[in-house]
Amino acid sequence: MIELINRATNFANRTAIVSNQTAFTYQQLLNASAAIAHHLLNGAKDLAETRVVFLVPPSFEYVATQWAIWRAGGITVPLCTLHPLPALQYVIEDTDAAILVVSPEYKDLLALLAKERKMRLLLITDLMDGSTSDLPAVALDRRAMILYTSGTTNLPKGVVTTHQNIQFQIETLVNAWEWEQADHILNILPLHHVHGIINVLSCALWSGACCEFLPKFDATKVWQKLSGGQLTLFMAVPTIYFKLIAFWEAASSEEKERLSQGVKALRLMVSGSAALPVPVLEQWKAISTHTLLERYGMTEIGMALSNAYRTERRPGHVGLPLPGVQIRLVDTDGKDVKETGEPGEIQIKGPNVFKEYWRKPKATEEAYIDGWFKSGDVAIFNNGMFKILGRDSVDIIKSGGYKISALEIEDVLRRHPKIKECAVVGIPDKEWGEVVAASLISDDKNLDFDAIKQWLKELLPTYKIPRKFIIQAELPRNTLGKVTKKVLKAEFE
Ligand code: MLC
Ligand code: AMP
Repeated sequence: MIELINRATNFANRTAIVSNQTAFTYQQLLNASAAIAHHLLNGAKDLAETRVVFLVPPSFEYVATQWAIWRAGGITVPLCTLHPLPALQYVIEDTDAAILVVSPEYKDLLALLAKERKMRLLLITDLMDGSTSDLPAVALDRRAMILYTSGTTNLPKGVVTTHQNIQFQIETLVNAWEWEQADHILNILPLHHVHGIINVLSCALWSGACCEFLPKFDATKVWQKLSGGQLTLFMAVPTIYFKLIAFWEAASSEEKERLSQGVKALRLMVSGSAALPVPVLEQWKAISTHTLLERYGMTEIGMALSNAYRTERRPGHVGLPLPGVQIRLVDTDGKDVKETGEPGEIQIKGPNVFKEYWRKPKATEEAYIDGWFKSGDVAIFNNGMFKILGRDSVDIIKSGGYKISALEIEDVLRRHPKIKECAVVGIPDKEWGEVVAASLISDDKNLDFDAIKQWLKELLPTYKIPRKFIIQAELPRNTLGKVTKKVLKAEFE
């Protein structure tokens, strides 16, 4: 039973979604998703965990497709609208998807691939026609969603969550942050990651609230909305707050006053997906009066730690476990160090934790120890609250809130005919958290970095493309021949 969708009948006439300046009620969402589900089923009784990939920008149509796949018993696999074809192809092949739903603008991009793989390619605009059919009963323990996340391997892994996982992830946040029907949130985050899908969209719809979409982040438009008097909630990554501060700082003094007055009306502003620098928190407070609520999460676990909605929000800290989520800190000897104040890896247990990496039983097994999920993030328990110190792997980069694998970028760079060897690292950056930087070994000492970037654009999404390059005679290595990335980072800094 998909409670998120069942609950919608309680709010039938309320506005669920605003997209392209048009408001859609919960009843319209139920009707549209029923029709799409009918077409997905195509006479079958149950999609029985068929993977349905969909490439639809954040909009009413995106949500109707997501709900339809769930209602028909399928697994949602949202594709990223910014990804070039090879990245989309990887997800389509890895999930072994049978159905592809697209907005008309993406049809040509994917038509050949769909034909080659004998997939059903459906245009979202053809599916919302009022048809209905009997929909299957979907048990809570069935697989619901696969999201791709970069890790310490060169290729992204599919993170599988069940309906039960998703329901728990939503409910714990709805309770902790006191979501209610009257809420109205703006979503400017991509809808192929948990931040946008769970924390913003699904929490809003669970609560009978309104989720308004902007197709992508735009500081002018976001400030317009933030100061417009309708929004009650806003959630974003630190880079977005950085950009909103820059916009405010460039405004005239009257405009600054107007924006600051307007944004005060919200009841809650949240930051997450990457460390929120204390100066950003402080500047935002001076501008808006809001102390950003920082929380910590991960694709595999949804949200795990959060500062309090009503009591203390401590700068530089991520608060305490959300209700129902268990956290321990374990040092390299396997000792629980939460109470000693020593650094340890955050390990997580609870109904929020994902089911498996898609078709990767070994990776799934290795992700746990004694039933605890190993996050790879290092934290301390400081004066009653968790504080993230960093990650245990130099190969994971967080830029603009996106997780990026250095190994994946190195693999791609090595395919370039002029690059003999390379190493990729993340360099600290005020705006992006980290920026991707690459050291290249090449016989061409005048290698054109802009041409390399252009070449990469065909293969990788923009946020994975290195912003800084150096050419080195050789990469720094330790006595075992392994690249010493800490030394390399210092070369850039
Ligand atoms: C883009 N640019 C970058 C960049 N990304 N430069 C450096 N580093 C990056 N990572 C550059 C572009 O090349 C371009 O430059 C300019 O910035 C604008 O590009 P854009 O694509 O239009 O960027 P923009 O839309 O402004 O994107 C910024 C952003 C985006 C912050 C809105 O990165 C974003 O949506 N991030 C959120 C990701 C997210 O949802 N993560 C959650 C993962 S889940 P030029 O020179 O061409 O102008 C998770 C779990 C949890 O982490 O806890 O939530
Ligand atoms: P993802 O794999 O994209 O879901 O990203 C999850 C990762 O984002 C976590 O493992 C952390 O490294 C990072 N992260 C999320 N929230 C925070 C936060 N508040 N502070 C620091 N890092 C965070």
